[in-house]
Amino acid sequence: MPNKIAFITGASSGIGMAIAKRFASEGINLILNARRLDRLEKLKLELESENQIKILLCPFDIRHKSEIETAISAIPDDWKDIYYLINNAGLASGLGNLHEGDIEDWEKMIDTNVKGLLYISRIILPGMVERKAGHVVNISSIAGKEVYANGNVYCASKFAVDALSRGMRIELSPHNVKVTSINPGAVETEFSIVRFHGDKERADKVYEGFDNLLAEDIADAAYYAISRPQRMNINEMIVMPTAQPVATIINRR
Ligand code: 8X3
Repeated sequence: MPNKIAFITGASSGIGMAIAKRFASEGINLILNARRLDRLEKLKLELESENQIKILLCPFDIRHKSEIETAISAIPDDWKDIYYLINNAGLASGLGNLHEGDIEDWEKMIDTNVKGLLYISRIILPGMVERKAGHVVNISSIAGKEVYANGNVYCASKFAVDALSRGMRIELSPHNVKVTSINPGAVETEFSIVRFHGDKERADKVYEGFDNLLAEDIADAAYYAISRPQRMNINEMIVMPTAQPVATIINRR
């Protein structure tokens, strides 16, 4: 396959979907992962008809190690040379203090944001090391740089992503594999709806009265990172709304 291949997790919505669209428009073939196959199928149809690229769908839940292993071992040979790994799948579940926290929420976040990212990386990185070529982009969060009230476990999971990005960068550099971490502030996606367990009204309030970031802004940052010359790596990007100078301050109109 002449075009490079990107494997994107959590590609059925939000930042993951925006990255899929942007990369497709730049001629990158895509392996798209998410749990929701119907959404992935729709996206595949749309992107293949609009761009000269091919898409392979890899539906599974990144929390389930055995599902990942089965799905990835079934990837056809001509799709195996994955050049870009976009570790995007992640979520916040709940926003409340730790001493009253919901353990199921915690497990969901740790299992997806940390363990899922590790499972996928453990399977895909050996090929990059062997080929001495590749680029991992970890989508983290401003919550991986700053701790805020009631963010506790979500922040901890994103601090873990930050540590893993730094560690991967050190370990993969001798193998010519790049690692970039992107840490966005408030991006309006399904993020807050998921965080508030489906309470759309509460989620909408998060983005009221200021210009939040769009998923496309983060896709733009990701494409910038992967399109630099081989000699140059973007280690990390902290991408914030202009109205959100730090995690805890939003200047609303
Ligand atoms: C999402 C941004 O500010 O809610 O990761 O932590 S924030």
